[in-house]
Amino acid sequence: VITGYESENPGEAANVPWFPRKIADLDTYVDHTITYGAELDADHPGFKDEEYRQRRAEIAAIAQKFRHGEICPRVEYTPTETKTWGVVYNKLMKLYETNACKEHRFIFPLLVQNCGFSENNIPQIDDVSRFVKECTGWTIRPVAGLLSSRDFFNAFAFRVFHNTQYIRHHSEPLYTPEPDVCHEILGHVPLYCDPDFADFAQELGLASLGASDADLEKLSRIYWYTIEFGLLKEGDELKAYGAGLLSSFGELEYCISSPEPKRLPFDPEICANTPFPITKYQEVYFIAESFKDMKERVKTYFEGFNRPFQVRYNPYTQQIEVLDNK
Ligand code: HBI
Ligand code: FE
Repeated sequence: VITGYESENPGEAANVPWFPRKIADLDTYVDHTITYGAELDADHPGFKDEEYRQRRAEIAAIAQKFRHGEICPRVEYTPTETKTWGVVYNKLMKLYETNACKEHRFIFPLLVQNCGFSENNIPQIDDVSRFVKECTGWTIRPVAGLLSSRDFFNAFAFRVFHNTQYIRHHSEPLYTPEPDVCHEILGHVPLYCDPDFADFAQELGLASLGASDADLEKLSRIYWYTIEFGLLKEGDELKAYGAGLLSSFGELEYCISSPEPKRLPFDPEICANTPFPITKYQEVYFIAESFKDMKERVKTYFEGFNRPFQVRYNPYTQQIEVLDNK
């Protein structure tokens, strides 16, 4: 076993991409974001709103200053931001009863009680992270914008989820071209409180450490069709567990009720080879039997990746242990 304190990365000889070995290594990502978080594309609803761009830069700066072990600073959200949150919150709440999976429905009231979830309060990362940690050991870090898939998934190996803190532009409360605090807090956070889902997500992270670009592409697709857009079978009904569904009113309805999209049983191999559209509703959804079943399936599938070593996460030292295959 090679512990995190060995200086060399065992796979270096096999030109394995760098990966974090101890949880504080995740600090290297703070200036790795692809979108700085304040540069908006021309088609972004806030592109022409100087005040909004200024606000995005202020909030991005919090994530850039954050370091492991610190308390994430609270954001004093403005009345406009809180109002935008409330519109999204109230709209989605109506659909959760019928379209959200039982795990999401079970944990949501506990988030209301413990983390201040309500229509007129945007929950704070520090409060949410403390609660999620008590549930499954996952913690939340602030991030200024999009990370590369590699960086984003590598953090999963340490049970760390990167959360954006900014909110979409008030002109289009039901649309966001990028993950924002509504997507993270309403879509992702509740599921990270579920032990089986938490185990499944960490498997993706462990498989991503030092993965080849080709394998990382496959992993991104599995992630997309599960953690972002996955469906679960509940009796003879279908329910959503993907964050991209649980944070989008339109698609949360469409994914279950529309006859249009294909709906296939979850299969890691098929997901890994199915490209996905980013800015429109999915054309295919994959239905999982359970998070436990998904974890076993992907574990087997990842054994087929061509990585010249195995990894293990040591929760006591919060380090990755590398076991070479020899
Ligand atoms: N980065 N900050 C952030 N948030 C995400 O949700 C995210 C990301 N990078 C990549 C990613 N999501 C994946 O959706 C894609 O790699 C598939
Ligand atoms: Fe997401």
